[in-house]
Amino acid sequence: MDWEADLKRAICEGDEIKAGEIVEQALQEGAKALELLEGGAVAGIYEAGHLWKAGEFFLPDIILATEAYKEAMKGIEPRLANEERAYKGKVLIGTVEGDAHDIGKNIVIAMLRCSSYEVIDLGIDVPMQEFLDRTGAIQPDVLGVGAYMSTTLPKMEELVRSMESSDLGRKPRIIVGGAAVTSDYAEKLGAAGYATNAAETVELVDRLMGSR
Ligand code: B12
Repeated sequence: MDWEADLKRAICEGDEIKAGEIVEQALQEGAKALELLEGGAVAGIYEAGHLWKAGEFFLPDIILATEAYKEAMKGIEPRLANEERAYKGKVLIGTVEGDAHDIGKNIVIAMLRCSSYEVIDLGIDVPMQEFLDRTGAIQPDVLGVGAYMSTTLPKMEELVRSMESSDLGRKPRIIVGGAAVTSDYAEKLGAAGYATNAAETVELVDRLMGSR
């Protein structure tokens, strides 16, 4: 059985029930959660995104694919978490205001958590003031900000500028990501780091924690 290919197909086709069943069966038969995540669940969402771009998929298809992805993650995510908890650092993360995309952010969170980071998720469509207030209260080592559309990118810049001028005590290192962000943009913002995927994000946070 090629679990990863089957899961990728079920997600892309928006078959929520099948996606959940494949994950349960694959895990029972010894498949690795991380491989199901990368080769199956994420691959399925990327494929749906390509088909949307090519004009073969419409918004309802993407919504169904997203639902199937979430169903698969219910089985995958708990198995990714490693049980030992000696945290390497604290990460606060959220999606900028006006932006409801969170699949990528949630993968980043899952990978950081299984790499022994304590992660506090602010969710989607997070107003700037909430980012500031929660940063002040939680004092994270790293603040992750995601933006997934060109239309919500300006919110990221506003947030970084407000962080610079606010009085939050110990300031977190700000890392940015999401499909709308490029390394040039991150550099222009003056962010401490940028990563294109979840594994790179873990490496980036490890590096930043090492230099604190
Ligand atoms: C799934 C999806 C949706 C789902 C979102 C479900 C959800 N819960 O997230 C739904 C259907 C709700 C949706 C809605 C819309 N969407 Co949409 N969506 C997508 C789609 C197909 C895939 C996004 C995705 O999940 N990719 C897979 C993940 C794994 O990749 P990722 O997000 O890039 O994340 C990785 C990295 O970027 C990085 N990363 C992610 N976050 C972070 C954070 C940090 C700090 C770091 C360091 C790294 C990092 O690691 C991740 C893992 O590898 C994209 C197409 C695309 N090619 O991206 C469009 C896309 C983003 N959407 C788009 C649009 C236009 C919309 C809508 C406006 C459509 C509409 N007409 O209503 C709405 C907007 C809703 C809103 N207010 O936000 C456009 C944006 C265009 C633009 N202006 O830039 C895109 C690009 C499609 C397109 N080609 O037109 N969408």
